[in-house]
Amino acid sequence: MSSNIGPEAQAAYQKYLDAGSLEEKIRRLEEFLSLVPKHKATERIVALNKSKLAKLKRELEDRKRSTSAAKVVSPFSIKKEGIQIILVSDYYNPGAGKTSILNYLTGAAKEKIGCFTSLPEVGAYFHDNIQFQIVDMPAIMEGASKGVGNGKEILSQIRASDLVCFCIDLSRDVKPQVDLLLSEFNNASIRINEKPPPIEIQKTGANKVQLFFLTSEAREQAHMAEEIKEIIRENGIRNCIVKIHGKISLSQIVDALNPSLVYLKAILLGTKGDLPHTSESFQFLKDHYSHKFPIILGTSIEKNMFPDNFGSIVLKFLNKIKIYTRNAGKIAEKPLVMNKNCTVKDVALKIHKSFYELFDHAILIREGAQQKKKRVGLEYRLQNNDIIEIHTI
Ligand SMILES: Nc1nc2c(ncn2[C@@H]2O[C@H](COP(=O)(O)OP(=O)(O)OP(=O)(O)O)[C@@H](O)[C@H]2O)c(=O)[nH]1
Ligand SMILES: [Mg+2]
Repeated sequence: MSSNIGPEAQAAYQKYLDAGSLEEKIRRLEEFLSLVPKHKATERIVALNKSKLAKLKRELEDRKRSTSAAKVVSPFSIKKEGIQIILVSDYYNPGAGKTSILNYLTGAAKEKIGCFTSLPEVGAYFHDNIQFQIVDMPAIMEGASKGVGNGKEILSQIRASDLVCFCIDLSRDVKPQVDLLLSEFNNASIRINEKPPPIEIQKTGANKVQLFFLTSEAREQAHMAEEIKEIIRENGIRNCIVKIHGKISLSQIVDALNPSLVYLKAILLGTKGDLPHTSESFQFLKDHYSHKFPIILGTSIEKNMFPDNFGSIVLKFLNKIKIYTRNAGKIAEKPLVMNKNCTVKDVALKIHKSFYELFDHAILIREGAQQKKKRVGLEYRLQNNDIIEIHTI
C-alpha cells in the first residue's frame, strides 16, 4: 500500500485485511476510507477501495434479502398519485415546519402541526389542474442512512420520489441542517442535483473489460484506461463493455458501477421567514448553497408567504411541460405532464397505444406562434401549453 496514505489509514487497512465477517470488513474498510487523506495521489486508492466496499455491501444486501422473512408493506411507502414531492428536514424540536407546509398547500393534517410527525402525512396540491402529491416525512435523524429513526424506510421512499424539498428552519443555524441532510442522502446512495456520469456499462459474455472513449472529451481520459479497468474488476465485474461519452473522474466510475445509486432533484425551502434574523440565514443559504441548489425559496407559513406559482416552479425545475389535448373541438381541462422536448408521438403513446398505431395526423394549436394552427406529424416537437388534437385513420 502507498506511503501517501499515512500511518493511521495503514493500520486501519490492516484491520480490514484481518477482519473475519462481512459486516466487520465493511466497517473496517469504511474506517480506512474515512482516514485516507483525499488528494490527487490517493485518488486511485480511494476509488479502488470504494469499489471494493460497494461490492461487499452488495454481497451483504443479497445475503440479507435471501434470509429475510416474507415482505411486509412499509407504512413509509406511499403510492404515487401525481408528481410526488417529499418534504424533509433534520430532527429538532420544534420542527422545521413541514407539516405546516403540507397543511398550507393541501389542507391536510392541521391537527398534527406542532406534534412530532412519526409516520408520513399525505395531501394533494393542484396547480393548473395538475396534481402534486405532497408527502410530509418524519424528520431525518443523524445516522438515518444506517437505519436510525426508521431512516432506511424513509430514505427508501424518498429514492422513488419526483422531487425533494429540504425544509430548513431559518431561525436556527442553517448549515448543520443542510449538511446533515446532504450527508445522510449521500450515504444512502442518493445524489442530489447531480447529473449521472456520462458512462454506460453493459455486461457481456466475453471474458474481458473493453473500454470505448466515444467523444473527444472522453478521449482525453484515455490514459486512465488501466486504472478504470482495475476499478471495474475490483467491483467483481470481469466481462463488460464500458462506453464513456465525456469527461469523468475515477469516483464517477465507482458511481456508475453502483446499481443502487439514484439521482434526485431537490429544492431548498427556508421556513419561518417571519422570525427575527431569518433574512441573514436566507442570505447564507443563497451564498453557500446556490451552486448545489439552483432553487432556494424563502417562506413563512405564519405570514402566508409561499410562492403562488410553486407548481410552475416545480414543473420547470423537473423539465416538464403541460400539453393540452383537444377532442372534437373541446380542450381537455387537465393537461398531460410531459418531458420537455417531447414529440407528438410521445403524447399519442401517453394517451393510448392505439393513437400511435392508428395515427394519421395531428392539429397543433400554439398561442402566440406565427401560424397559430397547423397540421403536424409524429416527430414534431412540442412546447409548453401546446394544444394538440390527434386524428387516427
Ligand atoms: N414563526 C413561525 N412558526 C412556524 C412557521 N411554520 C411552522 N411554525 C411552527 O413551528 C412548529 C413546528 O411546526 P411543524 O409544522 O409541526 O414542524 P414539522 O417539521 O412538521 O415538525 P416534526 O414533525 O416534529 O418534524 C409549530 O409550532 C409551528 O406552528 C412559520 O412560518 N413561522
Ligand atoms: Mg410534522
